[in-house]
Amino acid sequence: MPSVIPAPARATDREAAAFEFGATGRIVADETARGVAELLAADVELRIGRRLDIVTDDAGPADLELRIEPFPSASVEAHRLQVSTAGARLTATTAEGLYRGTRTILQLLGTDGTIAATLIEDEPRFAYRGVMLDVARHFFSVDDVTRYIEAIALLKFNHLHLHLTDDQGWRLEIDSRPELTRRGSTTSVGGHGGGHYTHDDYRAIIDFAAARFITVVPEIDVPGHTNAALHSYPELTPDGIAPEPYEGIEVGFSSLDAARPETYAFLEDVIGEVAALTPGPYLHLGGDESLSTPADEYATLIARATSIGAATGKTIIGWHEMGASDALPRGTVGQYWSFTKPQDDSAERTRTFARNGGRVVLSPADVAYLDMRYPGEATGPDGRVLGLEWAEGATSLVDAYGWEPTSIVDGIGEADILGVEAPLWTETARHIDDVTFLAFPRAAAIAEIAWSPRAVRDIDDFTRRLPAFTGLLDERGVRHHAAAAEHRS
Ligand code: TNX
Repeated sequence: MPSVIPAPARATDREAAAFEFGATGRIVADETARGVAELLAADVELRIGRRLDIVTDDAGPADLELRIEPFPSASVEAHRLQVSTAGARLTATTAEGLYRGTRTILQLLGTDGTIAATLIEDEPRFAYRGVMLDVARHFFSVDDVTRYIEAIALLKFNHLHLHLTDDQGWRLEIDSRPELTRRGSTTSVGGHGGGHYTHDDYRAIIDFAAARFITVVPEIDVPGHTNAALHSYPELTPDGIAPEPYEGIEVGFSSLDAARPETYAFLEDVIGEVAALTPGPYLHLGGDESLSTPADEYATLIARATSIGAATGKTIIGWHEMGASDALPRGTVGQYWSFTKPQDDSAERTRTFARNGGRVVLSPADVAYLDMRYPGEATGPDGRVLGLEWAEGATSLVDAYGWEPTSIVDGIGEADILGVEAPLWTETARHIDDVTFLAFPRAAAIAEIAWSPRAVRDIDDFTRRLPAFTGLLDERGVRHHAAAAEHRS
């Protein structure tokens, strides 16, 4: 297996013969692959210190040829990479497939500019491979988020779920509801100040992600996790009195009020505007941990919020608690966040989505939550211990790698699974270095579970391949944990 994460579906043995990148100084690319070629040229320059020209004609030899060609695969991300002593040829049916293939090239490319001869035919197991970043508990700037996107793109992730609202802060400007950011965005966990994205900021994130074929999934969490909204619009509370801003880490104390007409006007405004700002197909409406919402109100609020969301044309996603509702729009996607052994009624809640024509994204908290503490040396870049422990204690790289999506929820098999997502809640992560320290390398384990065929997964081989990926992080100044050592020792 070549040193690529996630492991390719099919790869021939690498041969001793190698191609030296930069030999011809050229990348030949179809016009439709121009953007992909430019991103690759910048990455190659970072690695070997040489800028390759991008040309559209194919006269003469090239270091790399990028071609869109018919390819026998159902996936738009499928690609084929052939490296010989004469050069490298990457083909795919779409620019997206080519881009994914360039992430393979980068991991194979030595700092000496060589790539060993190989043939890789690759495509993903699951269509949805995501990470979530909680920008509500702590706020992260556009630069921080684009840095994170760059790193996850190396692992062929294709969705970035942004948790934009919570008790501690509202992070997206809403024109029809200006107080949300004026009053609701200035706080964070622990009093580290706030922040929010303007529409332009949000578009900048979306565009940066889209250039890397990553879809942004915005989450507006209702009816719980709404203290910042209630603080901004006191008309949403039963007594009309604004609650104090909240900077702690408790959950489950805030709720929208199903009896108030103001609630539905608010949902219409916010959901309509977020949907209009978002080009991607999904809108996440939360629904988790609404512990202070009476069950009948929860049912009403979820039915209304999801129907408003569906009317915008988006596919709704909700945390598995939403499966308590029997009125979800058909095809609503459920996101499972209980443990690898389902707790309470989480399995039954999750099956609701499949029965309703929807699929499931798996994020089992004891293995896929990137905000859980690492075992042993768990102090982040500034010397603080990072991460929480509530999901069965610390999560090692081996834990993050050692689970199988079809073995989590009875009755939810391969065809019901849209994909896998690794959330990162940021109660303890103040700085983007804290985020990347918690994320990497465990996100690499999740990427392999989401992309690679089950049969090629192997923890020893994974940790052998890992340095090729962490080397790219180091080259980009992205902080990460030395978690592979714990497996070897
Ligand atoms: C649970 S998992 C939450 C979040 C917290 C997280 C901390 C889920 C849907 N909700 O509100 O931030 O635990 O790990």
